[in-house]
Amino acid sequence: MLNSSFIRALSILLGGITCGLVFKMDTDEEDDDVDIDSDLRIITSRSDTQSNESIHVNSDFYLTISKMYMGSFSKDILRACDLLKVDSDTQVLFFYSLLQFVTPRGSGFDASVNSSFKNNIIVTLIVSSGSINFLSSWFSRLCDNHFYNEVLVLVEEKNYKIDEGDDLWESAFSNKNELWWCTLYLLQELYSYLLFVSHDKDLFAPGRLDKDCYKSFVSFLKNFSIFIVLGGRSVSSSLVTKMKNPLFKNMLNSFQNNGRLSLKLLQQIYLRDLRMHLFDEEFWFLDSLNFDVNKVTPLLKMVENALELDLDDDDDDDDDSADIFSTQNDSRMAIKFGQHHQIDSVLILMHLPFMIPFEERADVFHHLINLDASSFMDFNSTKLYGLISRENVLFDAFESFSQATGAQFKGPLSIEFVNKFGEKEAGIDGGGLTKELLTAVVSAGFFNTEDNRSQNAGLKFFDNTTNYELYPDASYYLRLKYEQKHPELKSFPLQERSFYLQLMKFLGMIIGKCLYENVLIDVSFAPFFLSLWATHHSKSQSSFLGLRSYDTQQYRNSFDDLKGFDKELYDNLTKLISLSDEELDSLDLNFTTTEPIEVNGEQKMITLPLVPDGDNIRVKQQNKLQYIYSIAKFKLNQRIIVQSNYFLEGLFKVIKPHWLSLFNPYEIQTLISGGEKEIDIDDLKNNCELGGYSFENQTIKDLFDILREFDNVEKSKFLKFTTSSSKQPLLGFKELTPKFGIRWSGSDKSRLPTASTCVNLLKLPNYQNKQLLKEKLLYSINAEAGFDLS
Ligand SMILES: *[C@@H]1O[C@H](CO)[C@@H](O)[C@H](O)[C@H]1NC(C)=O
Ligand SMILES: *[C@@H]1O[C@H](CO)[C@@H](O)[C@H](O)[C@H]1NC(C)=O
Ligand SMILES: *[C@@H]1O[C@H](CO)[C@@H](O)[C@H](O)[C@H]1NC(C)=O
Ligand SMILES: *[C@@H]1O[C@H](CO)[C@@H](O)[C@H](O)[C@H]1NC(C)=O
Ligand SMILES: *[C@@H]1O[C@H](CO)[C@@H](O)[C@H](O)[C@H]1NC(C)=O
Ligand SMILES: *[C@@H]1O[C@H](CO)[C@@H](O)[C@H](O)[C@H]1NC(C)=O
Ligand SMILES: *[C@@H]1O[C@H](CO)[C@@H](O)[C@H](O)[C@H]1NC(C)=O
Ligand SMILES: *[C@@H]1O[C@H](CO)[C@@H](O)[C@H](O)[C@H]1NC(C)=O
Ligand SMILES: *[C@@H]1O[C@H](CO)[C@@H](O)[C@H](O)[C@H]1NC(C)=O
Ligand SMILES: CC(=O)N[C@H]1CO[C@H](CO)[C@@H](O)[C@@H]1O
Repeated sequence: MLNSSFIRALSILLGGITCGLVFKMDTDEEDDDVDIDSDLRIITSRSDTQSNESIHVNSDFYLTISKMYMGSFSKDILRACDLLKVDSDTQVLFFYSLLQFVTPRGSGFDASVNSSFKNNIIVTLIVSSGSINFLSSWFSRLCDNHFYNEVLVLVEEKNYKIDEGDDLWESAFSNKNELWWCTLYLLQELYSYLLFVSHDKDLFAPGRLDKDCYKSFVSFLKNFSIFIVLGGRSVSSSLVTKMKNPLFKNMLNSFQNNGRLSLKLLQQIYLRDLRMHLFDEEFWFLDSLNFDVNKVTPLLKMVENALELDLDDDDDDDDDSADIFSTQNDSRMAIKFGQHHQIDSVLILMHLPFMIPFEERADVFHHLINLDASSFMDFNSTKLYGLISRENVLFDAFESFSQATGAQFKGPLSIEFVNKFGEKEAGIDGGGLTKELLTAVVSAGFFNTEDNRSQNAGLKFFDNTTNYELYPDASYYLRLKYEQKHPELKSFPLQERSFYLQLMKFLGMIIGKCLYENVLIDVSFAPFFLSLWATHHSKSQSSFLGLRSYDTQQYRNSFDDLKGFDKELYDNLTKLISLSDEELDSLDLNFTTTEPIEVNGEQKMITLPLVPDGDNIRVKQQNKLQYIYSIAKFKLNQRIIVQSNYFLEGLFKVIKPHWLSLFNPYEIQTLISGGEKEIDIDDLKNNCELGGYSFENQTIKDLFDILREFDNVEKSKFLKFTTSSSKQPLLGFKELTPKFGIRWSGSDKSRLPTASTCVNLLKLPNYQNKQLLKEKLLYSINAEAGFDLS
């Protein structure tokens, strides 16, 4: 039954369904003698006339199709390809159709397609042991193409401008290219998966592309992505005419699917390259943009507003064919705004942010916040008020502020603290109390460790990795699963669940406010968690350029994220890769995971399937990559996703999601906690305000001399002591608000230096003796004397 023409028939059939045509399958007549070829002729002629007749397919047929994705079917196909010497065009068409069919957009299934269908196929292709090496065979097809080679030089030569009617469009959509687009699609899907499951050493393992091919592929992807982003608005009218042709329409679909994938894949490759350094930094930058923060930011904001308006009146999402042309409107919009020479910068910023240096993007980020703050500044509005007791910081703050709208919470807050004796503490001027509140809530909400858990009614919101980086605690998810298994125990009442999630959301608002106010905090989040912040595109951003959001939420961490998450687990899984059949068998693994969980004060274990019916799926040689993928997905995504989404909802009340998608996870961490660079004492001095001293006074001179002599750890401690953050602001101390200050605090040489971290103030007695000053200062910064509100 498996012969070349069957495979071809199947592909076209699947392809037809993918394109939205639905065919009747009379299941009773299904028999091996069916003349597929003549059926095919009918099918293809139908699609030529763009018939939109819908013909019914019953559920049995879906079942039949879904079998092709499970078990050994795709292996059989591979074997058949091998034996029958199926030509490579047919192979491409077949696997392309197979994948397209289970990709949400073109899916023949309902929206909830099983991602495992797709993964099965991809894994089969990657680990195929037959004589066909798909990666390299498809890669040579890819290179052997006019468009591929044009794209490699295009951008540079044309100075990133692709003109209307450019031949490039013609060669992109030349009649010969249909299968080429399919090939590109396949390679991209395979590499996207490979990057997920293989660690750095494995990337160039035998059977994969070697380093040179990989680099050529990445260069192509980079240039192609630029073409997608900047070129989309110069579609010629002859192209629009071509649109009418169904063949062309297919290619356009491929083009857009490929564009989406490229941007995603390139991002993955870029993140990987931050570690691997196969390309130098310049490779990723696009310098010829003439990037100008002051012009770009308002333009970005205008585009943003226009898109938000657009989305309100246009919510029907299904008109694919117009996608690419909608970008024309974006550039018209820019021309309307009279700054079209900066629109390139805006487009790149939105879609390929890593092509612009981090410092410039950080600058844009702060500009955006300032613009935002000035847009709703209303001096008359009443400030939100909060009465916060030191003993109960988190819940009091939650009580006072969690119901605030984003705009209210972004505005100034009015806060009073009550100490443990119930007395109101003296206030401080200069907005210092907001900083005080933020740092206090952060320490209560994020660092409730085993010793002080009673603090927040026993609730734990964040856990840490083996690298001491924070991510949402998994217990919410696990307790929910436990509750579902044992509803009679009523171990996790609805009320408790919703309270917990609201608190998660509030913690998100707090981090948002920290970013908004540029209050640096000493919290390190795990990169895999941060990558959620950055890829959680708003609807408006992903529909920009017609990049619909079907998989923006389905972000992927790489296998290497597990290393930072849990080194032991990572090592265990790495070993798995090299095990023989027997060794793997003796481990007796199935697609489940067992997690510890506390139920009504008791420690229990709960075993959960990683995929539907995972209990009964053994881990074997051919599915071990999927097992690793499933574990990583469970640990890094599934069990924290609900909590994360609430956290993000809170965060996004204050910080717009697309402001964050300008950054990679490490950069977001820098925005939160400050730059990793060595603390620059001269910069501190240049941005320092003195009270009761002048820079000529001996004590001040001594102080800065001592600071310069300090090692990095001591400098950090000094900063922590005076500002509550151990790192300096990303763009220097000029960003610290309020400004760093030193105030004279008398001439009693026996006193210690003290600090008011919430106003970044050091109170320094006039020692007039360097040695004494150094001793006293070291004593203070090592004691971390805490808050002093006097
Ligand atoms: C085909 O599409 C047209 C316009 O989109 C519609 O008027 C017509 O009813 C459709 N025909 C069928 C059989 O659905
Ligand atoms: C996903 O695949 C599993 C295993 O084949 C199946 O039981 C389940 O119904 C599928 N889910 C969907 C949404 O198709
Ligand atoms: C496109 O790729 C080629 C080949 O790697 C490279 O020389 C060229 O600089 C790239 N263009 C851009 C804009 O990076
Ligand atoms: C461009 O925008 C105008 C309204 O501003 C709209 O009427 C038109 O359909 C849009 N064109 C495309 C191709 O989206
Ligand atoms: C704001 O307050 C000023 C003086 O208190 C008053 O004149 C003005 O009308 C107020 N504006 C609004 C929008 O309430
Ligand atoms: C909880 O304990 C940790 C370390 O033991 C400490 O850093 C943190 O400040 C404590 N949090 C509160 C709110 O006391
Ligand atoms: C790693 O494997 C060892 C030995 O099989 C096992 O004892 C340990 O629990 C595993 N650790 C993790 C985190 O899975
Ligand atoms: C799957 O593995 C779990 C954990 O090791 C075990 O409890 C369970 O019995 C296994 N399932 C089957 C069907 O063997
Ligand atoms: C600082 O120096 C100024 C002038 O040099 C002097 O007038 C002032 O008294 C000094 N202040 C202290 C606290 O030493
Ligand atoms: C803040 C936090 O959750 N800290 C924990 C990090 O992990 C260690 C070891 O698992 C715990 O002891 C800490 O309490």
